[in-house]
Amino acid sequence: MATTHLKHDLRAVATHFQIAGEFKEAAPYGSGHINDTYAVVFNQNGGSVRYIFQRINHSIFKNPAALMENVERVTSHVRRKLEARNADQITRRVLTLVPTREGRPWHAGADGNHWRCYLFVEQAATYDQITKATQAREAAKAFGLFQRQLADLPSPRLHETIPNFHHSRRRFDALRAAIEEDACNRAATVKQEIDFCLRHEPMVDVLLDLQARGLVPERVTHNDTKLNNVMLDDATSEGICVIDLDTVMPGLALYDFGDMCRTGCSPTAEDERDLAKVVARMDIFEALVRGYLATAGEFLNTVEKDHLVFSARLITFEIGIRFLTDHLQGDQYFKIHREGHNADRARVQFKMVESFEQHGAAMDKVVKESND
Ligand code: ADP
Ligand code: GN1
Ligand code: MG
Repeated sequence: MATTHLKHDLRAVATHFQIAGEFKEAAPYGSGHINDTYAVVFNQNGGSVRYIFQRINHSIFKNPAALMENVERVTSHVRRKLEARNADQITRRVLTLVPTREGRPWHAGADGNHWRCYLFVEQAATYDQITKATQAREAAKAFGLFQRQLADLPSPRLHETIPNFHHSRRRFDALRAAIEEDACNRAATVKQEIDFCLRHEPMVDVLLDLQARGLVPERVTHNDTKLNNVMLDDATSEGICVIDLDTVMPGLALYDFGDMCRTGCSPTAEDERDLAKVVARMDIFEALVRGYLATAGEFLNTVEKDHLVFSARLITFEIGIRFLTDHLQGDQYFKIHREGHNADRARVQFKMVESFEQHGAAMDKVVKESND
């Protein structure tokens, strides 16, 4: 791994953290759309030890101190739960922050960048696309367990690291504003996608209305349960560690379940260009429902359970709206790697929404049978 061409000087960043041994090398890592993530290798006692370094994207996360306070509280709480039940391999089951030399949970650089360092969860991997139902079941179990572990997080309420993150009405209204503004003259080229969104507008108020009526409760949720945000154990496929904790904050359990379906049920990457391949996999949906209910079933209420199928459509639609909005606004939010990337991503989401609609009856049946 060469380190010279990197956007950031990881060797210099690493000097701020309590890590023994000599810096060996650093390389960009993972496929996240938001932060800059690096795997950094140190020589320790003759062996190589890896760490994860992340530059927090502070144009998206405006208050890194509040974000890191959340991450610290959440990881400590989960760690205490694991210790209480004498769990093995605790540093593989919850993210562990490596403190800075001053004993702080992150480093604020003079250049305005904020860095954190985690122990590397070894012998486990994340998958941008899963292939097997077992992986889906294990991932969903892990996200459900994560919600359960955080159900008794002591007050105060966690900070909202991105306010109204899953407020689908506001996401829809932002899209409408972006269409009207059409800052990059792109609206005409995505007319079909815009029409799709306008036709589906009524969906965006459903969960917000249920919440306003007190029928679905606010909980501590992950809010970014893309399946590549859980590490699966290489040997057993167990969902060993939930990662990417930047958006852990108050939310609805259904937002988490919906995003598992969006990413898990699609047989293609999020940016597939051949839409004929984008068809929701029902075997995966069934595995997600079973896995999620295995750990979350005991605390979800009936209204939440009754909206599992709907949440898959809603969150897929919502993320599609966000990709389309970003495309119209000139790709300012999500990292892109080619022209039209966000429009491609949006199309995949809308095709998945259609596919979920077509499979509605089968999905209802899966949930009904899993609840019996
Ligand atoms: P982003 O917000 O950009 O998606 P993530 O926190 O999800 O950033 O990290 C990006 C990728 O880095 C993950 O998909 C995962 O593969 C890897 N990763 C993150 N944290 C760890 C860790 N502690 N151990 C091993 N791999 C990790
Ligand atoms: C982003 O950080 P990452 O790549 O796991 C985004 C999610 C989207 C997802 C779409 C903070 O997730 O909300 O669903 O991309 N995270 C943030 O792939 O906006
Ligand atoms: Mg991620």
